[in-house]
Amino acid sequence: CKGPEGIKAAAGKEVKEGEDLAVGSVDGTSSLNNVPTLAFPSISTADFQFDLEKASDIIVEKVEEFVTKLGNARFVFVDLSHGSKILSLVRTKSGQKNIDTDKFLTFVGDITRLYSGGGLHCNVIANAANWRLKPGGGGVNAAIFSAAGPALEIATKERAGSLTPGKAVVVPLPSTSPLFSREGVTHVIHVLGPNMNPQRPNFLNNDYIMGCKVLREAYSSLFEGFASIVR
Ligand code: AR6
Repeated sequence: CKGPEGIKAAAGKEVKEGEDLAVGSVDGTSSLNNVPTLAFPSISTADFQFDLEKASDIIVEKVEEFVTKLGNARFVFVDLSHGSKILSLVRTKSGQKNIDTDKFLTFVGDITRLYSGGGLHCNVIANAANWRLKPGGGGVNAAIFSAAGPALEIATKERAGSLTPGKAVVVPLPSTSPLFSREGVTHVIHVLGPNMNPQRPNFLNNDYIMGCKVLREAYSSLFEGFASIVR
C-alpha cells in the first residue's frame, strides 16, 4: 500500500517500491478522502518530449495559483516510478515555494489504481490525451481508456470530437465504468499539451516560447475544468 507523499516532508527522502510513503500526519490518507481531489500526470513530458525543467516550473506555478483559488480542494501529481525526474523536480520546486503540503501532494503509482492500489481517493483524474481523443497510443492515455472501458470512449464522444493544444474537456464518467465503481472516479479531464515530438501532430519544432504558452494554457484549462466540478 502506497500512501500520499507530502511534498515538503518527503523532499530528499529515498523510498523503495511498495514502501508506505505516508508522511506529515497519521490520518493523511483518510483526510484526503473527504476532499475533492484531482490527480494529474505530467502533461507533454514523455511521448511529447517537452523539456522537464520548463514543465516543472509551469506545473508548480499553476498549482500555486489554483491551490489559492480553489480553497477546499487538493491536487495530486502522479507518476509511475520513484525514479521519475519530473516528480522530483516538482517536489523540490514546490517545497521551495512553500505550497501547502495538505493541498498539493506527489504520488508514485498508476493513475488508474490510486484507490485500489494506494488507498488514495481522487474523484477526478486528468489524462494527457491526443488531439483525436482516441484510446490507445501508449502512455497514460492508453492506460486510462483501457481501465475505464468503452463507457469513457462513448462519454468522451458526447462531449467533444477533438481537442486543440492547450485545451481540456471535462467528461463525467458513467457509473458503469470500472474506474467509477472500483476507484471512485467521477470525472476524467482530457488535456492536450504542446508537442515537441516530430513524429506526432502539431509539432512545435522546439519553439519553447509557444510551447510554454501552450503548456500554461493546458494546466489552466485542466484546473479550471476541475474548479467547475468542485464549485
Ligand atoms: N499512471 C500515472 N502516470 C503515467 C501512467 C499511468 N498509468 N502512464 C504514463 N504516465 P504520456 P504526453 C506518465 O507519454 O507526453 C499518448 O500516446 C508518464 O510517465 O502519456 O503528454 C497520447 O495518445 C509521464 O510522466 O503523455 C498522446 O498522443 C506522463 O504520464 C501522447 O502520448 C505523460 O506521459 C501524449 O504525450
